[in-house]
Amino acid sequence: MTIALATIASGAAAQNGVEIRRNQVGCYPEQEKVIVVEGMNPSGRIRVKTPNGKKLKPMVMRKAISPWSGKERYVIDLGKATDTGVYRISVDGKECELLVAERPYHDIAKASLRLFYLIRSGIPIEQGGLYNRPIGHPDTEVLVHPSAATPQRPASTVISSPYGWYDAGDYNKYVVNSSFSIGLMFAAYEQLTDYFAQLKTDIPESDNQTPDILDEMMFNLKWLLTMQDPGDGGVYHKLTTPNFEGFVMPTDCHQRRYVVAKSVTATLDFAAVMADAARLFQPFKDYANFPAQATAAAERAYLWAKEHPDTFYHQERLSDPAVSTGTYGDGNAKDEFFWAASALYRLTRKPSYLEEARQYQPTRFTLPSWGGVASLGAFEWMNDPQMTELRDPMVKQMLAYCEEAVKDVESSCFQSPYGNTPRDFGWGCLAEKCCCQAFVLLYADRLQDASNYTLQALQNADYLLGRNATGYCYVTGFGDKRPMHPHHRISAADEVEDPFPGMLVGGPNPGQQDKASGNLTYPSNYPDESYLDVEESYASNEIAINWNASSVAFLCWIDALAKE
Ligand code: 9MR
Ligand code: 9MR
Repeated sequence: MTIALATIASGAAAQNGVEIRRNQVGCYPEQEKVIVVEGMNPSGRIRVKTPNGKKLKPMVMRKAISPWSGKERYVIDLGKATDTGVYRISVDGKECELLVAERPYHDIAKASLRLFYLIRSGIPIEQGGLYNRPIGHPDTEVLVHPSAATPQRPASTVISSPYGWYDAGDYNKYVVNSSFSIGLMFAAYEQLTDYFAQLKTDIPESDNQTPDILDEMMFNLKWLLTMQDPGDGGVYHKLTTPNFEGFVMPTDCHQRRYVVAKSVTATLDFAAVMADAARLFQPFKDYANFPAQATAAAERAYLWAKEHPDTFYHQERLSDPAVSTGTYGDGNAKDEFFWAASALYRLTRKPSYLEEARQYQPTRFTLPSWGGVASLGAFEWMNDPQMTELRDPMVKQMLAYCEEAVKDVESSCFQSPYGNTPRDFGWGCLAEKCCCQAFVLLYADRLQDASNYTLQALQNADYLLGRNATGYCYVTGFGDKRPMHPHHRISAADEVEDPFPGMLVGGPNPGQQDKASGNLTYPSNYPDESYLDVEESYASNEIAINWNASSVAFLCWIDALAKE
């Protein structure tokens, strides 16, 4: 409900200066135009001018008090801002702009996908403009770590394992996270096939007949295939240096790289994503031999996993050398079994996979994350009209999740489903909670007529792009208050001032795990303000492929709305 400006309770103490929080990228004409103002003098004036210089009548919807900081904020509806162009907003003398456009999310959506090109390893980057660089990490001579040794491939065997994307701020390549990232983008691709058929990201493969998003996935799939041990079908958990490299360019990295222990989770994620890839690449002649190869790889991997259901990754057991890089550790493979069995059933229709998918089916919906992939399995059922066996329960679980997710928007901190409980903040939260939640809402809107879920997903975009407690637009290269110092080695070590564009940072994380290894002073301990735009802050300001996968899935979807 909206109340007239004049009726705001007077007497709220003026705080230190006015802060206007708004989406800094832009909105659709038909999207809600809500801003949130902090430190507003209740008797102050809010003025909004349309692109034609007319005045709008903003309405204060309500006061929102932060459950953590106690800060008082006003949630303000700008009114009928449906003309395209720049709106000028002023509150108590503080000014800002809001862009309304027919295609506000196109550039950021495209940059989010193109980022994967910029972080390719093992090739020179020659279409990166300012960010061109010579080849680094060829990975044509990688050692088999003792933890991964077999009679056919004893320790120190040299194998070739080139290409793939760097995982994150660091230079290693991790099967769990790579497979998850592709899987999530595949799920988006299946919903937005026509959109992606058109989306060009200016990559070396842009001139072929395959959509750029699939070419980009192929760059990582090629690497993933090399991570399967040809001897037994199991998949190495990761390709890594023993310790993280310094903040240097790829060409200055000289540590040896190893493939380490196989794990059941990596092997199942690999099986699932290969099964999906085998199906999705079928129509494209550029990769004619790939579907058969991927199908065989997926089925072999799945068999290995069934024979090694308890082979989890235990980094602490590795020696000669010991390894201290990212773990992607996970002691529960039920969700990975579910995703892999579902994907393989979809590909092959073999009854054994159906049986196993049934056996491992989840009892409630959880958002996709690298360690929780049940939803990727659920999407397999929702996406294929022929797959009726588990479809209904999967849809029902997801809709129940969505109903819960949106129920407090009207009393929320920033007029969004995301950002209202401490659980919404933590390592990688902007991806795993904010973007993934929005993606799922968009997905649900397709399944259920007459829901408001698309509008609510757009509110998460407002949050992500500036209508939040810190006022950051959390994607590099966009917005007027943007991360400039992400925990990203190339962006830190290259000579270019701006970091790579299109990177979603991890976001506010009250865990502040990086304080232990650095001299970091967070500006705040409140969950939604615990963010630091400094290079050392890997717990709040790193970037990662799984996180960008979620921003691709979300931002491309809302960009695609422009065409519908
Ligand atoms: O750079 C590393 C980053 O990619 C990881 O997410 C993070 C947590 O594993 O670790 C970072 O590396 C830091 C290490 O853990 C501690 N010493 C400082 C390293 C670089 O800041
Ligand atoms: O995304 C991962 C997060 O969920 C974990 O809490 C964190 C600590 O284990 O690790 C994150 O993943 C990092 C990985 O281990 C190494 N590369 C950088 C990743 C992003 O920080």
